[in-house]
Amino acid sequence: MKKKHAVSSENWKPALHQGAVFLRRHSGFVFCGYPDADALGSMLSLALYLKDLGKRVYIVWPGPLIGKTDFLEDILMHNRVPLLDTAERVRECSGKIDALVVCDTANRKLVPLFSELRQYFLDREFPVLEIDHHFGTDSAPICPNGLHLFRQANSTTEITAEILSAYFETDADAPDPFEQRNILVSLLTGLIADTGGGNASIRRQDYDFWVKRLGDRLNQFTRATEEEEFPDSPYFASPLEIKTFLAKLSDAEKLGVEQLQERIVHEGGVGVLNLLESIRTELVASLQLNPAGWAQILETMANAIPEVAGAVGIVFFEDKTAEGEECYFIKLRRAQESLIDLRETESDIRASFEDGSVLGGGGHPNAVSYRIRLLPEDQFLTGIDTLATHLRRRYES
Ligand SMILES: [Mn+2]
Repeated sequence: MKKKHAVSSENWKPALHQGAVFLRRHSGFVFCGYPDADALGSMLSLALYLKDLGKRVYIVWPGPLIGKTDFLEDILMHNRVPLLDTAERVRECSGKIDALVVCDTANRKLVPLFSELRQYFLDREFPVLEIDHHFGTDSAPICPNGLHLFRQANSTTEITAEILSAYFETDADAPDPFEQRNILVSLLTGLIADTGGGNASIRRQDYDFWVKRLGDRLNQFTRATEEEEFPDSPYFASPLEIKTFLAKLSDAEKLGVEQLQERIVHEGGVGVLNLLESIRTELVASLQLNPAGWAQILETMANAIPEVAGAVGIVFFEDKTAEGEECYFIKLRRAQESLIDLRETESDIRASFEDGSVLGGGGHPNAVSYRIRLLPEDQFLTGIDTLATHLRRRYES
């Protein structure tokens, strides 16, 4: 498979220009991508802008977003962006669109309803624009012949903001995208969610630049208008409010985090937290957590483990593949001060589990995740021990 490559810095500006031309030239768009806050923030901000320009937009969205970022779905609903959540809906809209846009997705295995998208659009050679910041491991372009806006960015919304900027700058009749609160909130949410509120940004300068640029506008348009005009909840006035909202824990979630802190096992800079079914069930029952509460605890712990351990944190739990099969999911994150590149751990993962067990994975220098085929639990846990040993060797200073 063809690997994903970043556009070189000297070609970046022309690529952004081509991205803007792509959006201008077409009149009906389907957006798709792996369902998380950065992907939805990217799809939503582009969709809202294009809708404003009188173009047709559809978003492939299996939903729901579990966790605090679910307000993005409220924005989606309030603004009547049509959702495609079944094969039938994808087929129905195929006559009304002339371009496909893929956001924030490492490879085609992670795209919801991919076989339908392939059948109706890719196999028919629809023009495709891909926007992404995932490289390494099993990342590959979803459409090798498409227009690729790939860059080592903090988030895909950061690239999306650049495309919107390019569109506005090259078209005298186009409205300013950064005058729409919902576009600003969508872009900022993707950036803040993907970087743990900036703590895990891979390009600090870019993070600061966009938080300031988009944040100043958000602040400006919040003051100038009345809160009641915007039913989309919650009502944010600044990037800091978004960051605080995303990180805030309820009392039950705080208790859960405290209990799990004690379960982190760490040695030689590497911390491990087991969140397999038995542990999850017990905690969820004792604290009466809903899925959003659990997701909030999981995210908080994923960030806490490497800080407690010093270099790297490993957390694992049961999950499902894009095809709906049960599997194990392993998340690795690095400590904020650490400069290691976690993408180099792929060989450690492969050395820790039997051939064929690793279903795929990848990510960024500061965060990677892998899916592992369902094995007997003791075998899987032995693999985790081996992985921790490899990581200690690799990162022991
Ligand atoms: Mn992302």
